[in-house]
Amino acid sequence: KGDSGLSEINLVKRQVSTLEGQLRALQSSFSKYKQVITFPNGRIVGEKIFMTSGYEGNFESLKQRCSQAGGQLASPRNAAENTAIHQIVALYNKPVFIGINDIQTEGRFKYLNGENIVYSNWEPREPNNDKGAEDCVEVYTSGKWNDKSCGERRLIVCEF
Ligand code: 289
Ligand code: CA
Repeated sequence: KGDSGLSEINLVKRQVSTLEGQLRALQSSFSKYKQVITFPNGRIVGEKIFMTSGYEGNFESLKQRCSQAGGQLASPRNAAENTAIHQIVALYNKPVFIGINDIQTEGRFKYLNGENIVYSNWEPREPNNDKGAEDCVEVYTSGKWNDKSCGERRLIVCEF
C-alpha cells in the first residue's frame, strides 16, 4: 500500500510536469500568433484587439462592417485604447470614426450600447456641433477627437 501510494504521487508529478511543458509551448505559440495577427494593422490593449481592414465608409457602414465581423466599431474607454487607435490612424494617415455619438441627445456622447462615455480626448473647442450637423466622432491624425457629420467617409477600426 505504501509503495503504490508513492508511485501514484510520482505519476501525478510526471503528469503535472508534462502539462507545464505543454502550457509553456501554448503560451509561446499564442504570443507568436498575437504578433502575426497584429502585424501591421492591429494593436492589442489588455483583452481588446483593435484592427483595421483599410475599408472606408460612413458611420453606419463602418458600424455594420465591424458587427458583421463579430466585433464592434472601436470604442476607446481610456488613454491606452485611444493610443492604440491613434497608432493605426497615424499608420494610414487617415482619421477614423469611433463607436461614440450623440445622435440620441445633442451634447450627450454615448457608446454604441447607450452607456455615457467614461473617457474623452477632444481637440480644444470640440465638440462644436458645427452647422448643427455633427453627431459622430472622428479621431484626427493627432489622436485628438472632433465631432463630425456621420455621413462623411472615414477609415474603419474595429475592436474584438
Ligand atoms: O464641416 C466642419 C468640419 O469640417 C470641421 O471644421 C472645423 O475643422 C471645425 O469647425 C470642426 O469642429 C468641424 O467639425
Ligand atoms: Ca466638430
